[in-house]
Amino acid sequence: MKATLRIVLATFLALGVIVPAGAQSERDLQAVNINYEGNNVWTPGTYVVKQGEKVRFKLYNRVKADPNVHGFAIDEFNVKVDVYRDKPETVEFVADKAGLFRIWCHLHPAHLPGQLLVLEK
Ligand SMILES: [Cu+2]
Repeated sequence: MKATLRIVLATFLALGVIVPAGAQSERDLQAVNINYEGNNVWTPGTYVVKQGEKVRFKLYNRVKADPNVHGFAIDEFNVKVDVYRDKPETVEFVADKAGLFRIWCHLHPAHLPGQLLVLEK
């Protein structure tokens, strides 16, 4: 019985299921800018994280038509990145506020916006 418990605990630790108290959890996300039926959009369109998480977005611009740069901006977290075609960018921030936030292209505001949902802690 005890050995079984130890094996289960070791498995959880190996999988990283148990996070030490006080450790900040991290969230790795990817966003790809594409043109879909004539609309430029970051996909997926909606991202969900937890308040307090360190969020890391890897950003790819896969739009084949010019212009060769699109923006990835989330105003409330001071995120504003220019992403050039075939030149991935990474942006990090701490999601310290809960709520629903707009993700948009600050270079071409007509593009379809996405959203970031930060769940309350
Ligand atoms: Cu754009």
